[in-house]
Amino acid sequence: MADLVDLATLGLSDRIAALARQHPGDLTLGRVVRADRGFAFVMTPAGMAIGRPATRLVKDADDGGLPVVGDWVLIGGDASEPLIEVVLERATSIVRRDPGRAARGQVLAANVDLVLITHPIGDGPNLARIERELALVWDSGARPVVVLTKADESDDPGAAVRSAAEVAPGVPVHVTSAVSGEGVDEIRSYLSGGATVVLIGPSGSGKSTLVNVLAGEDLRATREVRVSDGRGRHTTVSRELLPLPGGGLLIDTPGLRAVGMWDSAEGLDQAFSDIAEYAEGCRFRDCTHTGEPGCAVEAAIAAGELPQRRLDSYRELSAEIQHVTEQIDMRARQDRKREDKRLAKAIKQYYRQLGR
Ligand SMILES: Nc1nc2c(ncn2[C@@H]2O[C@H](COP(=O)(O)OP(=O)(O)OP(=O)(O)O)[C@@H](O)[C@H]2O)c(=O)[nH]1
Ligand SMILES: [Mg+2]
Ligand SMILES: [Zn+2]
Repeated sequence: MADLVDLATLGLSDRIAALARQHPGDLTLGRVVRADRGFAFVMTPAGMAIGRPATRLVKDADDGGLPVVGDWVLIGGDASEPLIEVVLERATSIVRRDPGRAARGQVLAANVDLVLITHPIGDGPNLARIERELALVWDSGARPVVVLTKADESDDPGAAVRSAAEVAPGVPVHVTSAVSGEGVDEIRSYLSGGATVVLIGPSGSGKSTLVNVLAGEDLRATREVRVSDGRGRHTTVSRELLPLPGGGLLIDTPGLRAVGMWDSAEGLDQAFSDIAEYAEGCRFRDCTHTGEPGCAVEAAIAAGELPQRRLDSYRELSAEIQHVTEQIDMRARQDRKREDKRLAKAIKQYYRQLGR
């Protein structure tokens, strides 16, 4: 890694620079290229620093306070033991429900401009999964793009594009092949202007392969033995930010096994803008599209304009989001109660001491 790094090549924006200036000048600005729970690799103008997060950040770990890949952070402490003091406010953050813990979110990546939702064409892309990922991405503030990979293995990539486009209104759908190079230049164009682009999608969909093709060198290990059912071991195990020689930054991620919805109702509505548009024609403003008279959504389904599965997916994801939002509220109430109790105790103690 080069010793001196220009922060612009790491994707520094005016907004982040302005945020950084609000903090003491003796802290060093850098970008997290890789994070684990206990420490993070941070690229700074002086080179790579491996820092521990300050106690204050660890305390907020459950609320996404720890640095994640893509974060802009301010580092203090001495050179031998860098301490991450501040995680600057995220412009965008992709959050899914933490699969290991109830009512907790997991930030997959921060300050991302664009997300490549990467799926193998296979026997047709997994539409339900793409719908989930689209909802999370729309909610994050980043822009989604669907990338259907392994076109060389498909007889009819066009059909795959059409079915993916049906679940991705307003979202570009691309087809790529790492073997023939098809579609790679289109994907490369998204990196122009120093954009930060993350790849998400199931394991084996060819994320790391695409990273290598775009980088023009083997930065990432890819699965060596071809697994015909597309399942099996995950090759990539860490999320990592990679500045590309030609400009722009890619974040490669391990394939996700599960994409649980988070508090992402707004993202869901954006991901299902087709249903929202039809719903504007429903006679009742609060139409639930379940047999009400004058329902434009059901009329569109009957006319074959809107697939029934779209409405089914929307309902399912909506219910999941409602459930997780209730869990989040409940946890917030419990946390508040605990904090109130702690405060009451402290006050009591204080007066007891005064009385003595
Ligand atoms: N035929 C063909 N094979 C591909 C293509 N892209 C990737 N592969 C193969 O698919 C397998 C999986 O690719 P990876 O890039 O490791 O997949 P990944 O999405 O990074 O997987 P994880 O790191 O486990 O999440 C490898 O054997 C690749 O060689 C493609 O466009 N065409
Ligand atoms: Mg990989
Ligand atoms: Zn309706």
